[in-house]
Amino acid sequence: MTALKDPNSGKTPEAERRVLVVGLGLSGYWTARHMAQTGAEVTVSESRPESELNPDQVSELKSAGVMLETGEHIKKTFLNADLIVVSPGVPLDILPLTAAYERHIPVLGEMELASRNIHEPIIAVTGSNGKSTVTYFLGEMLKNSGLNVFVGGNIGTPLMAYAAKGGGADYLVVEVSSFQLDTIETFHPNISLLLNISPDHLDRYRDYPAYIASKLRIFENQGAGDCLILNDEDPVLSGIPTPTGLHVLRYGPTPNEKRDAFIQEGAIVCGLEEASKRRFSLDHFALPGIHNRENLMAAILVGQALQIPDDIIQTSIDTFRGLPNRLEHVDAFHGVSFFNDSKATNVDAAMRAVGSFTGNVILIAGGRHKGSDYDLLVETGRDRIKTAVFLGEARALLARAFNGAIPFTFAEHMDEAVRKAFEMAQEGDTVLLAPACSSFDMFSDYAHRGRAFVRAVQRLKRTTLEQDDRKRVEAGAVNG
Ligand code: UMA
Ligand code: ADP
Repeated sequence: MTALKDPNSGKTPEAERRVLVVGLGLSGYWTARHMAQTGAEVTVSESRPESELNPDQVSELKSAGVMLETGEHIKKTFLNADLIVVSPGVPLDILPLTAAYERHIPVLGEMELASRNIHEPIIAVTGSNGKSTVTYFLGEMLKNSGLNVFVGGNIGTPLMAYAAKGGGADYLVVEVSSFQLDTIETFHPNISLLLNISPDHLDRYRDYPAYIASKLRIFENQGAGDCLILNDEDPVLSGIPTPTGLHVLRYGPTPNEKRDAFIQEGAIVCGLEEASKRRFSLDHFALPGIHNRENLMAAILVGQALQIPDDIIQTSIDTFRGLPNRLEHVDAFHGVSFFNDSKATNVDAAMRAVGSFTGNVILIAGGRHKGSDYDLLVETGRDRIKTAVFLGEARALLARAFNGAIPFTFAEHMDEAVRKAFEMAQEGDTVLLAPACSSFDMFSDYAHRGRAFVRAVQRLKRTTLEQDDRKRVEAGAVNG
């Protein structure tokens, strides 16, 4: 396997005296814990009251000497810090942070700070959609080849958790969000993957170009000896300028002389040079949709760059079952299938989900609006979506976009949405939860929303099958 150079070596861990950690979620907890261990004087500033925080984490941090300010952010504390470490969920334009920027107090993200303490090669995955799927697949493929891998970042375990535990992996596969990229300075992956860009998080960015600029930062510190893997079919990415010396690998669904991976005759054809071209069969690839084949191409190119044996790559493709809440088949009854794509939290993902089915789709959508344009969903869905059921805060906006083009109705909660969708479905139809919105208006996160959908389907199935039994008994009584 290729020995990658170590771009993160030679950095000195931050040892600022007064460190302020903003936000006490997972990133804040691991950052505060780690910085306290390094001997820094650590304060955590968290907008929620202490009663809403994880009591075990609070007491552990207090015992480690960390000071806690909860319930509000106090500007003075920010201005007294030598270094501020922000959690990705904290908007960078909150007043105390802008005041700190004005005073030139360094403000870094958790991922940036963690990467300064990491000397193992980093494979970083970003894009608007498909990050977790690709990150997880890469982790599996590297593990299948016998490597010791850390899989983390935006997918769940903060990079700081790895740094705090002292490292030890052969490779790190890190999912990176735009929020995390907004606060990098020196973060330097050996291999970066840019899967796609479509409008998302427009409630946090000034405009779409600002969001795109954030995503492109994934390779800003890369150079000669590093590798960037990008989706050549993506309208934004295919034309972006890339640094000289950076090894750029491109993929897309159809063959093209620029592309290092493409799809041909049921296989992914991939090879860094003509002589070493390889074919990876898709016969046993379980994930639906062209988008998942795109994801796979990106991941296979990593496999090739790391010289992972072909048979290991093929086994990884054949055995991968995807992640829950991403076009997950839940059940089928009365000839109607139910799919949970709760993680389709933006319009592009919802469009891809709708496009993955050949028959009629009854779409359940809605949630917290993120500034996206639902007209695009109407355009792609016009021929596929038979009818839609809208939930949550964004329902009026969705209704405005669908009005006159695709029939729709409203529901107050998930059980009602699933029941109404089923009532409108016929044999052969698919009921699809692909909300195109975030979940935070009604649920704690997308996984919670996905569980609510699965439970609603299970309840509906139980009552439907009970009704079927009753009808059979009644019919038997009549006939008998
Ligand atoms: N908070 C403040 N002040 C504010 C805003 C928030 O104090 O002005 C506090 C909140 O009350 C909360 C804490 O900050 O206690 C939350 O911080 P956080 O949202 O950054 O939470 P973490 O647990 O650290 O999770 C973050 C990522 N969250 C976000 O980017 C919103 C997680 O991604 C990630 O898994 C984790 O770090 C580890 O890297 C989640 C996510 O939704 C899954 N990501 C977005 C996405 O995928 O679309 C980008
Ligand atoms: P992310 O971590 O970027 O949110 P996930 O792998 O969790 O990505 O998938 C999020 C949503 O995007 C799911 O609805 C999934 O079906 C969809 N999706 C996955 N890959 C792609 C892709 N390449 N393009 C568009 N949508 C995708």
